[in-house]
Amino acid sequence: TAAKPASRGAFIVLEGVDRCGKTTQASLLIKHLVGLGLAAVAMRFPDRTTMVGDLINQYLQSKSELDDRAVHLLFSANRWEAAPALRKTLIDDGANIICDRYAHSGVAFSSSKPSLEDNLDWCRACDVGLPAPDAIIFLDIAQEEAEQRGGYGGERYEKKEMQQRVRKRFSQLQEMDEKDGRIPWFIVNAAQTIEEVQIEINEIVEKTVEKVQSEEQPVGLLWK
Ligand code: Z5A
Repeated sequence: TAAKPASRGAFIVLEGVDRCGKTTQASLLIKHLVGLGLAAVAMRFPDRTTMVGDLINQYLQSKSELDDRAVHLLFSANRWEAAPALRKTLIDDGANIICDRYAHSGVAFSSSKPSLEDNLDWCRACDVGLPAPDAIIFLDIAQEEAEQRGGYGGERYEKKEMQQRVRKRFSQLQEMDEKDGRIPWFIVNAAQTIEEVQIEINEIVEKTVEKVQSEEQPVGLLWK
């Protein structure tokens, strides 16, 4: 059997609206951490490679129609099915996870739909108890600037009004987490150059990794 790592890995989540640069920054961050000699694993949600993820993919591409609550549960199930591997990576392997979207996207997007706008608590409830991030890095960009990065793609939520509502919901979720005091948010101005954004993210993540290693806290339970 492999020796148990000296400390668990840090769970870092990148969040933001469409086109904020999460995917670009996630891969740069993995390279940076590996360059520092730290184990780093990339994850992303939705994970379209699973059976649940395939249903989500069909929905996002408008190849199927689903009730708003049903698809919210699928996005949540897609995280729950990954949770054992996520824990194993953090605890048994001691590797850091860089995750492109997670539960906050789930709540922000679903609760931006008219049918669920008064159901924030229900939306959050589905993800209560998942592994909690050690840091949320929110890549903040104004809608007008994000739009200049090319026209929206054809997926279901890639529309201006939806993205504006989502951005407001993210702020609300940030306030709720800050009040609760367990999951720290870091807001990074994503309208800067790729390199400038990267420098800020590297600093936040290096500090978070150090904190996780020195404090020896177990992986938290989300919103519990
Ligand atoms: N969703 C949900 O409803 N419920 C859930 O529980 C979850 C998600 C988890 C698909 O997500 C949809 O699912 C998403 C939320 C919803 N709907 N929307 N919108 P996804 O993560 O698969 O797809 P995405 O959000 O559309 O991500 P993306 O297209 O991969 O965007 P990104 O990662 O933020 O950006 P990027 O690919 O890194 O960059 C976009 C472009 O900008 C690209 O050409 C880059 O080269 C360029 N770029 C990046 N950074 C810069 C800077 N700094 N300057 C200039 N240009 C830049």
